[in-house]
Amino acid sequence: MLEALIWDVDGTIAETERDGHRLAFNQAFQSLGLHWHWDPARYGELLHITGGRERLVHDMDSRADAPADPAERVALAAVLHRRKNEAYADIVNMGRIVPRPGVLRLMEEARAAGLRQAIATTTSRTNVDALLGGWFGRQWQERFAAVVCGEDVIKKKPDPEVYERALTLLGCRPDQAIAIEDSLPGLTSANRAGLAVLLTPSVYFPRAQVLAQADAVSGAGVLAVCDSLDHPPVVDVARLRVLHEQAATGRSSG
Ligand code: XBP
Ligand code: MG
Repeated sequence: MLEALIWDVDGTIAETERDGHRLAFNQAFQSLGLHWHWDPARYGELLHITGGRERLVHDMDSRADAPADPAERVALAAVLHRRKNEAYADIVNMGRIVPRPGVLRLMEEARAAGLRQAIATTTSRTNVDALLGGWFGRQWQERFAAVVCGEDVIKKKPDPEVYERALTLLGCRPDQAIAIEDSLPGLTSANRAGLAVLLTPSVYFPRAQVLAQADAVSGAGVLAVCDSLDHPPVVDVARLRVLHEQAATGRSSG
């Protein structure tokens, strides 16, 4: 039986990468007087490196003006990342990041139906706190039985650790929950933790790209793909229960 929903954050509940993180990274570069800029195309490539600090270090590999010493690169990435998260919080606090269609509705319906909910994200806790605190108020964590963020894991997505941790905190088996994800690293992470995924592609992870690459991921478990939770047929708790039941039947017959 379906007992829990586990939500990704970036790209899934809002277009945070488009409306927040990319802009904030560029503000951080500027604040340190660096003539670095990530345009949308470059940022799309870089999103395959999960984790903002890891993304910064990776990008320095292709920059002649980045520090040569690996330790200095890591230190610079830490400073840039802190500034980026401050800039991100400012963007969020200005109300510039809105929920994707249907997200708040489905969270409310799930709550009313008694499903437990969790967050499983690669992003820093401060970013989740800013975003969900802005939508739900300071007590936002009461809505979630578990909140697992980038700092809470050793290995970020596509490693399954973040989802495994969320499942442990929820006290659920993977076959009692559904993950809601937008990206290939997220889908891979959830599937490797044994979770079936409702895939809701985002601006940086369009449907065709994710599904083409997902085919190469062994055992990719996608319950359904919906560009918006509000597109007919609307994703509500009743539909999730049906999809979950179908997947369980498939598992037992296959
Ligand atoms: C999100 C990420 C994060 C964000 C930025 O992936 O990879 O790194 O881009 O957040 P997912 P931080 O949606 O799969 O969790 O800078 O705090 O890492
Ligand atoms: Mg995501």
